[in-house]
Amino acid sequence: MKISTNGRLAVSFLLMGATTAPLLALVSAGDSAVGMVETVSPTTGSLLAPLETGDAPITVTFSGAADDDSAVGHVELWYRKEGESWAWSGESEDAAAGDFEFTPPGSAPGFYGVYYFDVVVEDSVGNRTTAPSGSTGEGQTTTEFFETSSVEEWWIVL
Ligand SMILES: [Ca+2]
Repeated sequence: MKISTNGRLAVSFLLMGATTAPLLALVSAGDSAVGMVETVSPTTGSLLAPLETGDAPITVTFSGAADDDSAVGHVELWYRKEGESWAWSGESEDAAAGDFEFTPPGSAPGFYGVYYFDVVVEDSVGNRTTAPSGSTGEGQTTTEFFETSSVEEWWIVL
């Protein structure tokens, strides 16, 4: 019986001299109490990426993730390429602050463009912040990933 895992409820029952019905009520309450964990999502903190870069991976710095009642479990980097939908980058860090190394998916020249970034934070008991979704929204920070091999040779034939 779950009441054995919650001595306070068992003692309360004995002091009250309750009959079977209250006992069942207490056991029921005990079950709820034992199974209950905090359900408050963490806060996401802030995210910073370079305004523009031609180098990959792109370093995206996160900080300030927090959870009042538990602890930050991990922070996930989510991204959306302009014109596409939000997706998890595959990057996850078991810390409240640090760096992600984001490699734009695909290959040149298709992977060049504007990337929006956001985070999803999960606390140590599994509460998560809302993941971005759909093909709109600019997240917390934006990077334009551009082609750097733009050195071209021009031949002038006279
Ligand atoms: Ca929490």
